[in-house]
Amino acid sequence: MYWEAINECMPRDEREQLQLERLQATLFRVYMNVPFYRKTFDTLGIDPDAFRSLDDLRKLPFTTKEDLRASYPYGMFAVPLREVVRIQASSGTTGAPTVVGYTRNDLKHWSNLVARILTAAGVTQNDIVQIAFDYGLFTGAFGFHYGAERIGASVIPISSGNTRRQLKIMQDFRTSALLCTPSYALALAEAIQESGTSVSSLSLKYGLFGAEPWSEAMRSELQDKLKIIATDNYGLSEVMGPGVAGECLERNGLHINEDHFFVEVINPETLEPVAPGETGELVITTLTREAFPVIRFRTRDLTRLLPEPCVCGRTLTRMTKVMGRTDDMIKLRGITVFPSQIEAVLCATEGVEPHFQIEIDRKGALDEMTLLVEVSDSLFSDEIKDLQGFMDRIRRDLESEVGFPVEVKPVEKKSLERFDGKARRVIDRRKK
Ligand code: DLL
Repeated sequence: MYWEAINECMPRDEREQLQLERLQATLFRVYMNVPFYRKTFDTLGIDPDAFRSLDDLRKLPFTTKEDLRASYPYGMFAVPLREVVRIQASSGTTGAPTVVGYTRNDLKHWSNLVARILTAAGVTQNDIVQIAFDYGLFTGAFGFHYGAERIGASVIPISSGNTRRQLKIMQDFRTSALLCTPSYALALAEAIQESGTSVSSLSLKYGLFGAEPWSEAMRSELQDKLKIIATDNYGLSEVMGPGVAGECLERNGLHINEDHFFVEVINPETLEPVAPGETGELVITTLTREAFPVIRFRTRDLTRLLPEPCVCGRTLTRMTKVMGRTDDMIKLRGITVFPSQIEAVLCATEGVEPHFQIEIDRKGALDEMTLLVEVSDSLFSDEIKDLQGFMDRIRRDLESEVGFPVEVKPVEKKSLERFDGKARRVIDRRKK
């Protein structure tokens, strides 16, 4: 099922023409209205009217998160504030947040694109959608909220947290689609189990998760535990929020809404485009945003494009699941590791739940990683020898996954933090 077959299944050459026209309009808009971009064009002697092909975009420099921060709060807006009808902001874990504005048209596009993604993931007007993303400046909840209303689903705007209430509502209101971060979905699954509720007594059918990296192993775990079809959703506030890309029911890559976002994948070191299909950093140019257009925005997210057509019939290019951000990579002894790799090993190990924390320390000249992992009560009370053997097995599996030895420390069930939004799993003590 499609939300807008005409745009989702458009022949690629037609879409490229549409992209070029929209790009030309966007470049003109930013030149006229955003001093940052006008200065860039003028310094490089580039005429915003002289873009004849999508490749010409490469003449322009990238826009970074630092550029956006430097213009806090409204410096990058391309319309006067009286035309802005909504303001959201990025979480701003490091430094000033990025403030993002939307015109009435931007909001119309946003709900339409989210409606596409919900439809691709199986959600219809017959569904009861529990939005357990945080309502607020974060784009997750409001983005999905209006998209779900647009398709006519029944929206429960419960927001994140208060897990017991989430479960009661899920049960009483017969929620069929759950929307939240994968880490919160895991916490909810754990709470369902602890409450003694049988998952089959719930009405859940779909889980639409996103806003943070999660592995395929975590998908299987969530699908099994919650008896749902789980799909991945990608987006970022700087570009719009959720609705940038999402999986169809094939669950084999996220379709990018290319008629609204032009994507490139670059090598983050050389800043050159990678060879087709290679992994690199995703760079996004918005094609229809009025209030907050961005040109060649460096997302820091690592992915790769899947150019082959998808059997679902959409011609929108897919990207693979985002493994992580270049700035979340753990670099240890010259090796790069993502928390999602550790998560995958733990999901594949019986007897542990993927609740974990990574601690990194510098001991002398060497960096060391310690993994705190929750083990079941029965293992803790078992013969210490059994626990030791079990830990050794995890240690071996981890070492073969990441390529260096990891100290593994068992901790009691429920002793690590649960997250109702994006998980924070790494404590790096080397930097201090
Ligand atoms: O997380 C928007 C969103 C909300 C997307 C709900 C999907 C669902 P920000 O808070 O600005 O916006 O964070 C954006 O989160 O650059 C990625 O690093 C990460 N991210 C988002 N979705 C995924 C995903 C929202 N599906 C940043 N997989 C992005 C991996 C993701 N990482």
